Amino acid sequence: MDNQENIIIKILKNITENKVSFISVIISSISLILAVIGIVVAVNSSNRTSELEEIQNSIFKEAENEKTATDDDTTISIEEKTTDETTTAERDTTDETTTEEKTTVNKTTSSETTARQEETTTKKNTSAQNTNAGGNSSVNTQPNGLIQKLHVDGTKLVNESGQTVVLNGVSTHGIVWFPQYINKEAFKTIRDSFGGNVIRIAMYSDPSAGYYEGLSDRVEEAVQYATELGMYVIIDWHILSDGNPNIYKSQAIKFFNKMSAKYKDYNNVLYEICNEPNGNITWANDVKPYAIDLIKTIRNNDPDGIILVGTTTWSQDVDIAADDPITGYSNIMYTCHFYAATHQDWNRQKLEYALGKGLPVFVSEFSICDASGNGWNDVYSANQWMELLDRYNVSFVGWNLSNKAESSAIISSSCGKTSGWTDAELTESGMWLVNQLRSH
Ligand code: IDC
Repeated sequence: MDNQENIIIKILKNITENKVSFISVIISSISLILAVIGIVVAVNSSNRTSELEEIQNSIFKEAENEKTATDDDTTISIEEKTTDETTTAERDTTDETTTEEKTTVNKTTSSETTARQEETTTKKNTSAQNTNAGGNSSVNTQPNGLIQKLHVDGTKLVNESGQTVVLNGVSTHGIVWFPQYINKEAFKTIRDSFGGNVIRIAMYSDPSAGYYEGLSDRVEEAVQYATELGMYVIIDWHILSDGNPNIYKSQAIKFFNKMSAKYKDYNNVLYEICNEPNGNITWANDVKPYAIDLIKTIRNNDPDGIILVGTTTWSQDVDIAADDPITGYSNIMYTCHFYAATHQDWNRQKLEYALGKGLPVFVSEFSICDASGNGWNDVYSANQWMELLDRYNVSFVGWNLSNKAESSAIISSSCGKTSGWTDAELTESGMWLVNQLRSH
């Protein structure tokens, strides 16, 4: 039993020992496995860590990249902004340029408009101030003041730029009777307050109407004032009671020879060689031959000054002159005179006929009263005349600069001033004329 017991015990011991060793083997194995697992886990974990780090790094990098990218973006957007601003600035500049261009264009347009307006209302560009820009060496030969040279083109007067010019202003009364109005301040008032650009100097040619040779001094004085003021001036050989201009033709030739020699370089002087031929005479036999002789006299000195030729029947027959004009000379115009209360449609038709035939006409004398220079003022007829003159850009000069107690005098008879007249000091016809001058 003991053996058995011993055997058993041994066996059990063995078993136990084996068990133990088995268990220890198992434990060892498990430990080993755990160790391996631990290692694997550790390795994995370390891998994971590095992966995480990589991920983190990459995220960081991405973040960094993004930051950089954002910074870059910011830079870009700043650059873009700068570019935008530049662009905006450029645009602004461009806009300004465009605006300038537009302005320039507008200016051009407005100057074109102005030019077009000047086509119809051209008197403003004839004044000394405005003609400075015209620039022409011939302008500078003017002793004082720079006045554009004019020439006749078709029925119109045109300046050096080819623009149509309308002269309008006032005629003196006979300078032998009303010499006090030949003064610079009076002409200045006509220019600045009334808006006129021409003054007509009426020198009656008949000795019984006061003519004497020395009267030309007064004419020269008047030309001097007009020139200094940049105004055009008409030297008017004022035949009236001496209806046939040939009666005093030799005096006329002497007078105009002197005037044209003196004023040949003046752009502002116009020669009116016979105010109003009238009586038992004809255009063809009397007035036209006289005119040709006077034109030759003037042209001998002054090759291109404007010459105004009177027509028969107190300068109403422009239609007759239109049918038989003077040929071979340039810068010749024909005068049409009217007194609105007397001369109506019949006379307007004669003027329209002449203009229609291409005759250059200048209304160097008119008033709104009757042909006596007195009587009632026919404003309706006067406006009809003015509508016709405007339609053809005809120049006009109103009779007369005096305070004589007659309707055609423009200054009230109660006013003794010789310049600086106010509107209240004008007569009805004077106010009507001044309104025309101001609006033309
Ligand atoms: C008038 C004057 C008047 C003068 C008369 C005679 O207004 O004071 O007594 O002359 O010398 C014209 C003439 C112009 C006339 C005017 C009015 O050119 O000299 O002036 N008139 O009759 N033609 C038609 C009318």
